Amino acid sequence: MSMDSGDQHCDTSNGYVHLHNPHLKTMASDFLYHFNLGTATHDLPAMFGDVKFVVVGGSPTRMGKFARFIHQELGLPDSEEPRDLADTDRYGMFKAGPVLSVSHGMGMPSMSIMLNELLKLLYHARCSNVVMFRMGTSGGLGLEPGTVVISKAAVDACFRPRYTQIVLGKETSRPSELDQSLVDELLHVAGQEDGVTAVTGNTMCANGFYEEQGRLDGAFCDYTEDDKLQYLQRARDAGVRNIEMESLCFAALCKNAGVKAGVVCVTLVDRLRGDQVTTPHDTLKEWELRPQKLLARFIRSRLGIK
Ligand code: R2B
Ligand code: URA
Repeated sequence: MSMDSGDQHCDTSNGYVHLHNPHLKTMASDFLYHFNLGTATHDLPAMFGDVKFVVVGGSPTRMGKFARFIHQELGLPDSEEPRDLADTDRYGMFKAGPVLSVSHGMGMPSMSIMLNELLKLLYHARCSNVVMFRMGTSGGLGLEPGTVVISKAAVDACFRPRYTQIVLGKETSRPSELDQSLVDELLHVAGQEDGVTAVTGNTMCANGFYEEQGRLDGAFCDYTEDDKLQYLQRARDAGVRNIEMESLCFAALCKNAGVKAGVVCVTLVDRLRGDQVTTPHDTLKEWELRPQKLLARFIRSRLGIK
């Protein structure tokens, strides 16, 4: 199967995934190594052409469960029970009707590899008008743990809305604001969820869990508790409401591909009050379902399912 699916894919106004890479058109085929899927070996348009919603999250197990939950929520037939379509143990990929659920691992390098291949998959499959979400967990800033944060923008650890990569030895930045109409729509849908508080705010994306998030409980720490609290307070003053590790890459790459994207994370701890995540396991499991339920409600509402 040829890689060149036509120029229509390069026009963002037509709803297709827009990839800025002239080299793709010169390749006879494209192998998406970390998914073990390829244009020469798989009929990607037949397998994925009807995808309208893509939800990504950290763990393959959680994304498999999410796909099965969506399968139920959409009332899909038993014969279409989601199974793992990525034949590697790097990432999990599950499809439930028009919803694709994919894991990204922890941190931006892992997210970046997955997302490059996922965006190419959507491009090769000629998917159109796709909305993408990252759902996950985070540390909150001045929020009751269990609160859901809908991100207005992903920001870096200096609170700038840009994703910086070193490309050919040079720093290259891409903007990482998120689609505001999607933020409003998500907040509206969240308002229908009983017993769950949802807020909007910036999400700070760090390159690590410990020192990069100002924790005092890592293996290393050269700053004081006062330094930590001053930094987190500066983050809060800059509009940051939660901290995690993938949103910046996700927001920037989706934006660059002309794909509308949203980020929904539950907070597990209030970082202004502590560092360790010591909430009982069962409570954590219930909190982890909150972004899933919100996105299921969003998808049902978009599809006109009550
Ligand atoms: C949230 O939780 C993980 C770290 O525990 C990381 O993937 C993230 O963004
Ligand atoms: N994930 C993070 O990256 N940070 C937290 O504090 C909790 C979950």
